[in-house]
Amino acid sequence: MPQSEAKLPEEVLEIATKIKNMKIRGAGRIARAVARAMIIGAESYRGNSPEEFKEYMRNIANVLSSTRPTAVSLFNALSYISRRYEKAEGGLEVIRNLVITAAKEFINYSLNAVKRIGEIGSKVLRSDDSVLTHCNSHAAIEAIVKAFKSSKRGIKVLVTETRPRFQGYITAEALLKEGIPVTLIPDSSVRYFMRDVDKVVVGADTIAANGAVINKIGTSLIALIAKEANVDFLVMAETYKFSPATLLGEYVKIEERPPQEVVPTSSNLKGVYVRNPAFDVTPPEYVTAIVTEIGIIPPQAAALIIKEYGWPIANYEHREIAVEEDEPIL
Ligand code: RUB
Repeated sequence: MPQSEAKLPEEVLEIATKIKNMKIRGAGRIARAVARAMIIGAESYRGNSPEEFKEYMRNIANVLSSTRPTAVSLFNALSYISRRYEKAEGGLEVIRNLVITAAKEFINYSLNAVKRIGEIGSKVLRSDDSVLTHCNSHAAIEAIVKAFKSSKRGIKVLVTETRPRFQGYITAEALLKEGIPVTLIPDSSVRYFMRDVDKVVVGADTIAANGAVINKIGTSLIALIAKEANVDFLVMAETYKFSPATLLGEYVKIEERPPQEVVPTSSNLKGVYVRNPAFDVTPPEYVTAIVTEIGIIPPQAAALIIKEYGWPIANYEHREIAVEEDEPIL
C-alpha cells in the first residue's frame, strides 16, 4: 500500500487530537502546531515517489484542517506550506525540503510577528492604564507584558474567567508571573467594571475582509459595553489571522463545541437543549484599531491587508462539525 494511504504518523495524529480537544489552543499556537505537524509528516515519509509524497502531505493537511473550524490561522498556515510544494517539480528530497522550509518559515514568522505586535501594542498602552482582557491571547499578553516591562509599571489588568473553558485563568497566571497586578472577574460582570477600564485588549481567531473580529465567545458583548462607555477596544492580530476567503464572500464558520463543556452530564437537566458556540463576531464599528506586526490599522483596512500583504487564499475547508446544533445534553 502506498504510504499516502497508509496510517499517518502517530505524532501527527497526536497533534491533531490535541488541537481538537484544546490541549493546544489559541489561534497562533494552533497555526504553529500544524506547521510543526507538516514537518514531522514530511520527515517521516518513507516512500520514494514525489507524487505519492504530495498525496500523503495532502492527507495530513486534511486531517489537520478537520480539527477546529474557526481560526483562519490554521488554514493560512497550511496554505502557505502547500502553495510551495503543490506545483513544485523535482525529486522527492527537493519537494520534502520545500515542505520543511516553508513550515519552518511560517513558525519563525509567527513567533516574530507576536513579538512585533507586543512592541507596537505596548506603545498604545499608557503607564497607569487599567486594561481588560478576555480569554487567552498570546498577542494580547505580549503587548501588556511588554508595556509593563518598559516602565509602564502602573498597568493593571482585569481578566475575565472566559467560561466555559476558563482560559482567563491561564491569562491571569501568565500576567501574575510577570508581576502585573491581576483581578479575575466573572464574564457577566464586565459592564459593572467597565467604568474603571481604560482599554480593552483582546486577540483574534479570524478577521474578516470587512474588519469584523471573530474571537472567543463573549468578545462582542465586551465590545458593546466598551463602546457604550467610550473605552478603546484594541485587537492584537497577526496578518495570518486575516481571512482571504472572506474577501470572496465566504462566511467564517463558528465552532460549536460539546454541550458537556457547559453542563456536566451528571446534571439532571434531561431534555434541555444546550448550545455552546466557542466564538462570536464583533462588528468593525466596535473596534477602535487592530494592531498587526506591520502596523496599526483601522478595522476598515482589513481588506487592504488581505490584498496587499495577503496570505494565500486557503485551500482547506473544515470538513467536520464538532457538535450537532441543538444536541440534547443527556
Ligand atoms: C482562543 C481565543 C484567542 C485567540 C487569539 O480560543 O479566542 O483569543 O485565539 O489567541 P480557544 P492568540 O481557547 O478556543 O482556542 O493571540 O494566542 O493567537
